[in-house]
Formats: sequence, structure tokens, C-alpha cells
Amino acid sequence: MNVFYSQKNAPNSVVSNIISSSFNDRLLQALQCRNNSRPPVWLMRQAGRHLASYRALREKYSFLDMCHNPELIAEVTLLPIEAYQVDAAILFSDILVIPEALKVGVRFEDKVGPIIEKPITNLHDIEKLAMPEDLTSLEFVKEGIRCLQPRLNVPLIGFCGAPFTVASYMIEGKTSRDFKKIKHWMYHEPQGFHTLLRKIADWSIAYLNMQIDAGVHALQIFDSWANTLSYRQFQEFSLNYLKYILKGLKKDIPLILFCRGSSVFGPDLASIKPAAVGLDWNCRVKRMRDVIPYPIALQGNLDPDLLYAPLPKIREEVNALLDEMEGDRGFILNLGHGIFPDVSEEAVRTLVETVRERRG
Ligand code: 1CP
Repeated sequence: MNVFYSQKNAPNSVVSNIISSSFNDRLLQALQCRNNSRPPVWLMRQAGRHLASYRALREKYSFLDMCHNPELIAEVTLLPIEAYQVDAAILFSDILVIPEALKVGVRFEDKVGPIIEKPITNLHDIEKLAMPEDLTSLEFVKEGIRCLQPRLNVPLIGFCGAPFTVASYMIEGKTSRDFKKIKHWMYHEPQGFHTLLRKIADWSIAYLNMQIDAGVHALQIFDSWANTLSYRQFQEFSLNYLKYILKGLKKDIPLILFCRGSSVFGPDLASIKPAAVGLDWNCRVKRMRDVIPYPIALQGNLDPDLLYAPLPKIREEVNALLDEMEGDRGFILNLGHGIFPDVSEEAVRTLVETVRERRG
């Protein structure tokens, strides 16, 4: 559905961010549970390493150089739109630009992932962290969004990491296997840990508001490591801060809360009233709909490993999910977590085309 609308009949909350007269607003309709045609499809981590065009750019630039360059932000954001005609763009950036702005020294190593050079080890490290008085150190993101504006015919999703997930990197210093250090903080220095989470949340609010001002149409918060938390820890160390961020946004634009662990924590995420809950791949979406009614949209939740399956199997699984969610006005098809870097473009294309071939 490529709709043509004037600002008069565009969804109210996003009117001022829509500048093109020809705009596919399927995602925004679904985020308001008002989509009467096939579900929108986009994929977490669609703008990344599985694309040959992305890898060709990475031959020339480091990952962080790309994140800092507004022209390249725009170019990479658009790669999956051009390759697959997905129904939404997600800003090319990373959740770790906030720790970078907090000057803990962020690097990305091939085959290792992110490294924090000066991880948080004591209360003094937390007290030292600057508050977000001005965001000039993140200006490149604003410029990237502005570069994208005239070239978009689908909604642009801005994002940040959830304070808990960002704190995990800042404390563990890298992608952790056991989260021992962060658990130590929770049990031995919970107040200090709260101070850190609050600081990251304040930065996140300022950063998301900057993205709203620059013109994103929707937002997603990634809590990729929430699945390591007990139910009570999730309430105390994650959900509280997600709620705090939602309250701090200056404009009512649709926000998707994704967490790994949402098969369990989904109803709690819904209780703080985001536009949508992003589901990991463990749950049955239709059953989640029984406990998360309209007007909250549901996004997800194919197994990311499905993209290694034979193409007919990909079609079968996508069709099974589409059949099950048929008629749901607030369903957005996505994976249950990000695309792995080594899947084939053919597999991704098969997934997206199976959705796009549906009626409507
Ligand atoms: O080597 C390279 O070229 C860098 C690879 C890469 C890319 C393309 C990293 C390093 N980050 C990104 C982009 C990115 N990261 C996006 C862009 C938009 C998109 O296409 O979705 C987004 C939304 C993220 C978010 C992100 N970064 C998360 C949350 C989502 C998730 O996958 O759980 C996390 C945990 C990170 C940390 C991160 N950044 C990069 C790596 C290798 C990691 C560690 C986690 C991982 O291995 O995926």
C-alpha cells in the first residue's frame, strides 16, 4: 500500500515528521493498530553485515567512522530499503554511541565485537560520568537523520539501547557470556547501579528527543540482555527506566519496546504503554495477543536462525505466522532478534517477499 496523503489525513502524531507526499505508512498504521492490509515487514539489524553492499563500504571505512558520517549513515540506512523494499528504515548507528559520548572509550573489533576501554569498576567511575547538558558529541546522528529526510518513502525508526543493556556493556567491557560483574553490582551496590542506570536513562531521553527533533517517525528501544534478569530484577533494573524514558519524550511518537525476554516480560512491557512490544522468538504471538490487547501493537517474532533454512522452509514459516496473525490490525512482522551477519541476501529476500506477496 503506497498511500498518497496530504498532511491533513496523515496520522496526527507523526504529521510534522512526514515531508514526502508519497509515503508508505503501513508501519505507522500498524503501530496504531489501524492497519487493514498485509502486515508491515522490517528486520532488526537489516542495515548491516549480511549485505554485500554494506561489506563493500566497510572495506573503505571503519564501523565507527561510518557511524560518525551523516552521508554514510543515510546511505547505509537506505541499503535494505533498496535491496528488499522493506516497510521501514532503521537508522544506521549503534546503541554504544551513548557510552562513546560518555567517554568510556568504545572500539569495535572484527570477530570480537564492542570493547569498552575504560569499563565502570567503582562508584567513582559512575560519579565522574558527565550529564547530557548538550549533545554536540552526537550531532552526527541528527545530521544523518536530516540527510535521510528527503530520500525516505518509508518511516524512519530511531533507536537507543535500554539503560540495562547499555550498562551491561559499560560494566562488563564487552559482550559478556555470564554477566557476573553486572550481577555483582545488583547484589552488592544496587544504589550505585541505579545511579548509573539513571544517568544512562537521562542521556537516552536527551538523545531520543534529539532524534525526534531531527525527524524520525518512530522509535525502538533495544533491551537485548534483559533475558539475563529474574522477574524482580527486570522490574527494578530495567522496566523502571524504560518507563522513565517514555515519560521523558517530548512528543508522542510511536515507540516499540523490544527485549530479549519479552516472551516472559511482554505483559510488563505493555503495562507501561508503549505503541508496540517487540517479541523474541520463544512465544506464540497469537497467545501474547490474548494478554496484550489493542491498542498495543505486537512485533516479531521469527527465529533468526530461520534465515539459514532452505527457501521453501522460510516461506512455510513466514506463511504460518502470517496465517496465525491474519486480521490483526497491529501486527508487524520481524525476527525475534537481529539478522546474523552471515545469512544470505536470498534468504532475507525470500522472507520479505513472502510477506509482500500477501493480499493488501
Ligand atoms: O563490523 C561492523 O561492520 C559492525 C557491525 C555492526 C553493525 C552493522 C555493529 C557492531 N552494530 C551495527 C549496527 C546496529 N547496531 C544497528 C543498525 C540498524 C539495524 O540495521 O538494525 C542497530 C539497531 C544496532 C543495535 C545494537 N548494537 C544492539 C541491539 C540490538 C541487538 O542486536 O541486540 C546491540 C546489543 C549492539 C551492540 C553491538 N554493536 C555491534 C556489535 C557486534 C554488537 C554486539 C552484539 C552483536 O554481536 O550483535
